[in-house]
Amino acid sequence: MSGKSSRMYKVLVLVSACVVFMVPKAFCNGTVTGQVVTDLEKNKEYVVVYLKGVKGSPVTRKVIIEQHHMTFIPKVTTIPVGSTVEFTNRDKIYHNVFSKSEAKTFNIGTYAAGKPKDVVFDKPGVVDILCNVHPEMAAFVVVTENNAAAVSDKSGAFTITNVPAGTYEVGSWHGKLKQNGALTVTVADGAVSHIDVKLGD
Ligand SMILES: [Cu+2]
Repeated sequence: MSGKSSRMYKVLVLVSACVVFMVPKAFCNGTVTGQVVTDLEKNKEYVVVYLKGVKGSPVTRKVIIEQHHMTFIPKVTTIPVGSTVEFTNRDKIYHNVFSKSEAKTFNIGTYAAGKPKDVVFDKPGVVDILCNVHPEMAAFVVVTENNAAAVSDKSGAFTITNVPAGTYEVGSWHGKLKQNGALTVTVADGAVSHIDVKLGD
């Protein structure tokens, strides 16, 4: 099964389970699937799409950003505010991680493999992540106000799960491109809404 159809299958199974069985409400919220639309194929990946004004406290999580083969993996991460990133060096050489962004200014210093370091992202915004040993290394952490956010894959597809019913404004972030105009989406319990996010210069 391809990535896309397996993802679609999972969404369908979840939606069917909500309709047929009395599963807890949190699992029966809606899903937003979408597609990033741009002129260039290479710009479809690493777009963060998020919904504004979703009620409820964000559920924080811990994610890992690796430094491997002289790159940050993944290049783009989105997390709800208050979440933690564990920076892990998987190279034999030393790396550093720092940011001067307004949403998070930090510097964990130069560190070796086997000594991961945690950073808590406590303010919404875009954080540029750099390594002062290797100027070509760069990553981005997009810190959102709620859990309704996702990063697009190579084909430009994304899925935002567990969205409470309602109508929301859609925001997006791409390193270079901007979203073309305002976009809203209406989400219903147990249903899947589809949106196209168009990006331009
Ligand atoms: Cu480095």
